[in-house]
Amino acid sequence: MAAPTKAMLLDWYRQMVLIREFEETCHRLYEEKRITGVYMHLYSGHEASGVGSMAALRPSDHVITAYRDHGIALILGMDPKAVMAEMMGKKTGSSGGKGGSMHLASREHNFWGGYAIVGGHLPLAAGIALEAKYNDKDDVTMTYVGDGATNNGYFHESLNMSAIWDLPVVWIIENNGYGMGTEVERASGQVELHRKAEAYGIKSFGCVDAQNAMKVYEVASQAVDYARQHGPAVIEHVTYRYRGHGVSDKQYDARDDMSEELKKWMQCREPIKILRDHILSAHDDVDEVLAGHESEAKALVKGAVEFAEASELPNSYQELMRNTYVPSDLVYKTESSIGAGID
Ligand SMILES: Cc1ncc(C[n+]2csc(CCOP(=O)(O)OP(=O)(O)O)c2C)c(N)n1
Ligand SMILES: [Mg+2]
Repeated sequence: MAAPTKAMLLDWYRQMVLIREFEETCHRLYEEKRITGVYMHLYSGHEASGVGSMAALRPSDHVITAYRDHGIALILGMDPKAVMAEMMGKKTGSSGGKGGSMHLASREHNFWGGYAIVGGHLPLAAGIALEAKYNDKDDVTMTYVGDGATNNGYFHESLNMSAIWDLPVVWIIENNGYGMGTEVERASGQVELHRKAEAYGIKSFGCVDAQNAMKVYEVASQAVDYARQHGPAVIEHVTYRYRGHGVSDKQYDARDDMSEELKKWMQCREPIKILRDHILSAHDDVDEVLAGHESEAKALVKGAVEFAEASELPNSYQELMRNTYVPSDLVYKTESSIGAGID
């Protein structure tokens, strides 16, 4: 694997500051009730995990994740305007405003979502990888899965199927230490999560410090190459989330020592700072580019908020029923009874 070039590192910085700005803006907008709903899970603190690993992909590869999906969408190049509009449930959102925070997706970017049911996307990941293999394509499916989700049945079935069929999939376990408020040690018999690969004869690429984008990229490149040629691979990314599990989590109430723990991660393992320090030590004449990316992130997110707030809600009966699969007689009854009232 070639070391990341200066241009790559600067682009990673651009992506990471965009994600942080987007996520922290979402947090503020939720507090101000300008984003509503009961679910929103932020990627702040996880940035290097997504950015470093997806840098190892080709455009034709596939990506799928769970509900902590905003950062993944932005890395893939989805328009922050469409993502922010989706956050606000607007018609101009990436899923027409009907998916919201947990259901971002973009066919154009081979981004297959955004899923709310813990582990529910893992059989889909195996299916996407099976399609590639069946049709002799050499595309890889990069799949992100939380530490908590590795304890659920979907994970084990999907890993097993990927092993018996040699599917080109990279299972990235994003171990942020918790599933909601439950520590990994209380939820998993095997706390070295990447070792769960062994049970299915899958190659593990070990445990990676996922606050360091360079290390993430190095291991992901090896795993992606392996998956493309041979079959499934597992990597464990050790990371940390800076906000509560989601907006319904009253910011770490369950964990007394959280402020100390959080402070430690932010001070010593801050992914954007680690990347920035690396760029500054390895390359000259970068200050202006770095500052440019920071102001561009602010401008893009500000523009996205303005766009989203100015957009319409999908509030006609026709909009409500589009892409909704129900028996036609039920549609008829529903339309005649409540349709007129909604339109
Ligand atoms: C099948 C199922 N069970 C429970 C939940 C509730 N739930 C939502 S997120 C979550 C924790 C998952 O933690 P983890 O996989 O570590 O991902 P993280 O949120 O840390 O990124 C739980 C239990 C759910 N959405 N689906
Ligand atoms: Mg977790």
